[in-house]
Amino acid sequence: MSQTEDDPAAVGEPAVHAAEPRPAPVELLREALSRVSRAAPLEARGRFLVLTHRGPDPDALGACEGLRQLLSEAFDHEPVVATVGVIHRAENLALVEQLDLELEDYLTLEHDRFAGVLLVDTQPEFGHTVVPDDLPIVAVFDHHVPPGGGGDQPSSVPVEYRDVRLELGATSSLIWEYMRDAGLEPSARTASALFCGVRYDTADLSRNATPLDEEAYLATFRLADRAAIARIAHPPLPPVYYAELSGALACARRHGPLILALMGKVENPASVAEMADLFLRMEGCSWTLVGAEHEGGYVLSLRTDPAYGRAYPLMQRVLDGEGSFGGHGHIAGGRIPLEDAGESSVRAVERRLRTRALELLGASSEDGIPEEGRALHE
Ligand SMILES: [Mn+2]
Repeated sequence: MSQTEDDPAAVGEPAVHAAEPRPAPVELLREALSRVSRAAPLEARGRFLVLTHRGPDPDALGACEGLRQLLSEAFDHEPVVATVGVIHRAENLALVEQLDLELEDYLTLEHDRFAGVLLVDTQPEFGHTVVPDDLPIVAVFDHHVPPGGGGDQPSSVPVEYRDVRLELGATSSLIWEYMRDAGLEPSARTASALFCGVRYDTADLSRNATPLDEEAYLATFRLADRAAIARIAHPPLPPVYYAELSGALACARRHGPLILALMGKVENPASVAEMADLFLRMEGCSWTLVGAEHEGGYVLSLRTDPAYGRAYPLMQRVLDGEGSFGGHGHIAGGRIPLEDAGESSVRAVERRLRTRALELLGASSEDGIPEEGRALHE
């Protein structure tokens, strides 16, 4: 065989054997961290910032805690976990408090303290995620559909190491795998956080759960602080929760298999997801869309019954190009920024959303769906 310029042997490179085993993910991550660390200014070397999406849920917080322990104990780096904005949902607040998680405020951090950023349970392109533009993104761990639906098009943001597995129920399971492969046993705090991540994203392994999710759930449960996870499951609820529950029950309408609750304004944006979870449990409900204005944005949660289909494409069609959204399995969330959050513009957004949701229903129903819907108890 004659050698050409494309042949590695011709330019003195060792030939690559097709059968050469690919290094384990944990080793690829270790290498990515060292590469970025070496390129950083001396005082920032070995220091990494772990970030996730706004309003972090148990899966996001669990994955952050797993990475914190992995980076410090298996790789001998110094990680800092930081969050953006307020955590509203009672379970998520209870998780932070019960496990005494050390979360810094992203907005007050000095970026030049760090060599790079690791992102969990989200991707840099997502609208609900803030990433610094003056630090390299070392790694991304996620299980959400990438922007554009996960085709082959390259991402617009350079990332040193990306591990996105759409089939996985929880990002916490993914991080558990790295800890396991590094031979690291999660502490009681890390195990409790990872367990809650897998528990809430898979509804105790009842939806979207793969064998890795099951392994992570069982292994972390054995090491978890069981009194703490019980208190996280039944947290104290603020009075506003009951006011917004009452408002949601009053405005919710059934349209065949859909429960639609467009609530106007809410004080606690977590109410939107809470109510979506609650309505999906109603007999005969196959999917539910709940929305409300909060701080200049219209927040949406969509849930589907496991038998009904995936939430992401439904949310995509309900939004029809407005705002940003994300989702996995039977859960999707979205946000439409509002220039004017006055009552009439909120009502206009709700009218558009209702029309598109009912069009989607009409397309799948033979008898047509009554436009006005019925109250839940009728
Ligand atoms: Mn998740």
